[in-house]
Amino acid sequence: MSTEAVPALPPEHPLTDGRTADSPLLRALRGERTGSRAVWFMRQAGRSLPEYRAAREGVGMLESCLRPDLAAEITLQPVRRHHVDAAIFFSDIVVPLRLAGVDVDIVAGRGPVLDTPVRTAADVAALPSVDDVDFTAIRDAVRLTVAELGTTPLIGFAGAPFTLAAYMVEGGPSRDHLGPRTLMHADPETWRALTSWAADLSGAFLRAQLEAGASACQLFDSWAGSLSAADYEAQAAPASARAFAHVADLPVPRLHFGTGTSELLPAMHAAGATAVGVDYRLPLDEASRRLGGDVPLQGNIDPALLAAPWEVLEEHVRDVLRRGDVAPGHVVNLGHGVPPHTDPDVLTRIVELVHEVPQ
Ligand code: 1CP
Repeated sequence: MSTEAVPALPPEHPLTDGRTADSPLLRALRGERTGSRAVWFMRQAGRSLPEYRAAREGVGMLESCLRPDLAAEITLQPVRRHHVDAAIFFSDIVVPLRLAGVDVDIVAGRGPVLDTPVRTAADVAALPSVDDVDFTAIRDAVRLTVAELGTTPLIGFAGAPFTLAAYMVEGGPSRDHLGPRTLMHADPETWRALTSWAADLSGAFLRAQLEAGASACQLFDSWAGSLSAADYEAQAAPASARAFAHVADLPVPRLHFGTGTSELLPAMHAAGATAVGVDYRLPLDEASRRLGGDVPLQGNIDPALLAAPWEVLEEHVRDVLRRGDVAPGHVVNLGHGVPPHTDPDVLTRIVELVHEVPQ
């Protein structure tokens, strides 16, 4: 009987054939400190780039996510322009909802909006089966992207179940997430069913991207910071663990990021992440301490400082690098997404600076 493990990724995958295995991103996520630093930006594709606005001209957001050639082109734009060390797949956390047949749209200037919010046991029971979702458009877009990326890794992503469920319960963006926070206590069984459904959908979305060629993945729990630590652990983390479990057999790093999560970092790590993204509120040395000192980190340049004079921003970036040096590995990023009015040249300059500073 052979003791050799069956490869869980296909032979032509960039991690299997070695293209991305020793890239700065993969090294940092393994906790290695050799070679140059890795840097990319959440929301690096998008409205800050004139070439993005041109490519999207007259095409709806969800439609552009589901056109493989367009999704691939938009994913590649910031890599060509900024020379970042990773591409993030151009899509959205609600794309799998649309593929599942849920009536969701992304309204310009607002965000995801659902025709029919999901609030009761009957609403959850009526959700379409996750097993039947066809991710062909996603797989095709990932394959096109990876064929162009060469040695630069692609990061696949999905929404964490809490953040996805927050949009489903509210029916759109909200500030305080009162709807989901009420539901988890008022009807815990329905909440568990909804977040389990969302976990399986996001897990399948992640798996489709990874199998088609993504070299790492990130679960975005953008709104987890609206929960107390106790509620996060009891009502959100189990479903995030369920989403991560869909890809835990694949030899890829798993990042977990949210905002306002200073008190949640150990629980986010314990949910099955191999590295943790930190928002701009908590210095990375303190984040590393809270995580026991042995978890690779990602973050956490304050997006507000992208609009500050270069000298101010440069000092801040250097401080982020110094504090990040405390962690076993550090992927430089923002503490949340690129604001739409950011001057793209500032991002290019940050990449140059990060690549110049030895580690
Ligand atoms: O470059 C990239 O990062 C790629 C693409 C990407 C990602 C990773 C998009 C494109 N969306 C996302 C994830 C996403 N979508 C998150 C998690 C990341 C984060 O916190 O920023 C969230 C919360 C969403 C939901 C969403 N989609 C919002 C936020 C609404 C709110 O509640 O405040 C918005 C505005 C969208 C639309 C969207 N998604 C992506 C883009 C480029 C846009 C804007 C498009 C448009 O308005 O036409």
